[in-house]
Amino acid sequence: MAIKASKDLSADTINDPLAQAIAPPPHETLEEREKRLEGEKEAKRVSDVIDEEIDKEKRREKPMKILLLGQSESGKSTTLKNFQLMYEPKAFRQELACWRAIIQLNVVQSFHLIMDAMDQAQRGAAGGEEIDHTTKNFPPLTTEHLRLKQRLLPLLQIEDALIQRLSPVSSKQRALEGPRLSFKEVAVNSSSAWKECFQKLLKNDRDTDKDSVVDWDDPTDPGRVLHACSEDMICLWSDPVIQQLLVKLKLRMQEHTGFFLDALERVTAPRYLPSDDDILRARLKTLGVTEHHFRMRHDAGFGKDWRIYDVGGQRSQVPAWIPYFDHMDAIIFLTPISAFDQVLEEDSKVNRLQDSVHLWKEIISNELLRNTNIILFLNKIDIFQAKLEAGIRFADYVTSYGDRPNDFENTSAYLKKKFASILKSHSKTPRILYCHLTTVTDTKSTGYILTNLHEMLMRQNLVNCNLT
Ligand SMILES: Nc1nc2c(ncn2[C@@H]2O[C@H](COP(=O)(O)OP(=O)(O)OP(=O)(O)O)[C@@H](O)[C@H]2O)c(=O)[nH]1
Ligand SMILES: [Mg+2]
Repeated sequence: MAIKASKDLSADTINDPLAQAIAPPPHETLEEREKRLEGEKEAKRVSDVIDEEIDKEKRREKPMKILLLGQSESGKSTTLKNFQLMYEPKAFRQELACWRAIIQLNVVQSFHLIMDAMDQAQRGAAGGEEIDHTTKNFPPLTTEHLRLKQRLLPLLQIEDALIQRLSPVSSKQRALEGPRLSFKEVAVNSSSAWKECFQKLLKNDRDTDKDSVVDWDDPTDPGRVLHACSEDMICLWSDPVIQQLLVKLKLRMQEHTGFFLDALERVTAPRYLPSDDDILRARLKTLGVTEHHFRMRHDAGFGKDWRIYDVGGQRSQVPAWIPYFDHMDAIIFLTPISAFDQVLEEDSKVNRLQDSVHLWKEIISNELLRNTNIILFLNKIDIFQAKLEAGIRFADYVTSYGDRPNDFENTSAYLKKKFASILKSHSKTPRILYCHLTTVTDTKSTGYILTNLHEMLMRQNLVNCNLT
C-alpha cells in the first residue's frame, strides 16, 4: 500500500497561484517525495552557482576603494608604494629615475640641515646676537670643518636644481622670496606631473633594461656632483664634533625621514639606482589627493579594480579629504606610534601621538564613514622599539600609562586597547577593528598584511553583495 506523504491542499494554497505552483502534488508517495526533494536540491545548487557568478560579476563592476589617512609622515605614501610594488611592479620600477632623484634630494637636504647646524654653532662661537643657548658653550668648529662645509656648497645648488625640476611653481615663488637661507622640507602637489619631469632623464622608456632608465652621459645629472662630494660628505657626517653638535641641537638625523646618511657611499656611487627598500625609505611630502588604480590578481576567483587614494597628512590638508569620504569601502588609518615623544612640525606645542589620537576620533565619528571598514596600522614599530630600547620612557609622554613596564609588548598592547576603546565609544555603528602593528618600509611583512587585507575586504564585499 502506498503511504500518503503530503497533506491535502489547504484553503490558502488554493487561493495562491504561486503556492499552488510549488506545492507538492496531492497524494504524493514517499518515493515521489524523495525524488522531488532531490530535484529541488539540484535546482538550488545550480541557482547558487548562478548567484555566485552574478556576485563575481558584481564585484568586478564595482571597484574597491581604499582611502589612506593619517597625519603627516605616518607612512601613507609608503603604504601606497607597497601596493605598487605588489600589484604593478613593472610600472613602479620604471619610475626608478624619479626615486633616484628624490633620494638625491633627501641626501642634499640632510646636509643642508647639518650645514644650518654648523652656521648656528659658528654664530654661537662668534658671540652673535642670535645665539641659541644650546650652542653658547659649544667647542668651536675647526678650519677643517669649515673647509669641508665650503667644499660641500655645490650640494645646495643641486638642491635648488632638483627642487626646480620637481616643482617649478614653488621655485618661482622662492625666487620672489629670495635665496633659501635655511632648510625647508619639499612637498609636491599630487596634481602636478612631477614624475614626468624626471622621466625626461629616461634614455629610452621602452627599454626594459633597468640600467638604461637614466641618461648616464647627461653632464647636468646631479649624481655627478654627489659623487664628487661623496668623500667630504662621509667625512663630515662621521666627524665626532659634528655628531656632538647634532646631539646638542637635538637633531636626531636617524629619525628624520629620508635618512640615507648611513648609506652615502652606496647612494652616491656612479650609476647608482635605488633598490626597492631605498624607494620605500625615500621621502617626498604629499599635498592634495592622488588616486591610483590597481588590477588585483585573480587568485581565489577574484578579479577586481582597486582604487587607492593617498592624501597629504598635514593639518591644513584635512579639508581636502572630505570629498573622498563618500563610497569608500575601507580606510587604512596610520598612526606613527614612534612619534610618542615628538611634536607636530606645524605646531610645536602639540604632541604627535596625541594629535593622531585626536584625528582617529574625528575619522571614526564621521557620519559619512559610519559604514566604512576601518583598518588601523600602528606604524613605525621599528623606530618605536628602538626608542624604548634606548631608554626613552613611554610614560614620560603618555602619563596614563603609569608605571607599567617600558617594553614593546606592554606599550603596544596598551596602544591597541586605547585605539579600540575609542572606536567603541566614538563609532556611529558597531565596527570591528582590524589592527596591525606595522613597519611599512618592510615589504615582506607589509605584503603579508596587504594580502590578508585584500582577502578580508573581498569577503566583506561578498557579504555586502549578498545582503543587497
Ligand atoms: N623606519 C620607518 N620609516 C618609515 C615607516 N613608515 C614610513 N617611514 C618613512 O617615513 C617617511 C614618511 O613616510 P610617508 O609615507 O612619506 O608619510 P606620509 O604619511 O605619506 O606623509 P605626508 O605625505 O606628509 O602626509 C618616509 O621616509 C618613509 O620611508 C616605518 O614603519 N619605519
Ligand atoms: Mg605622503
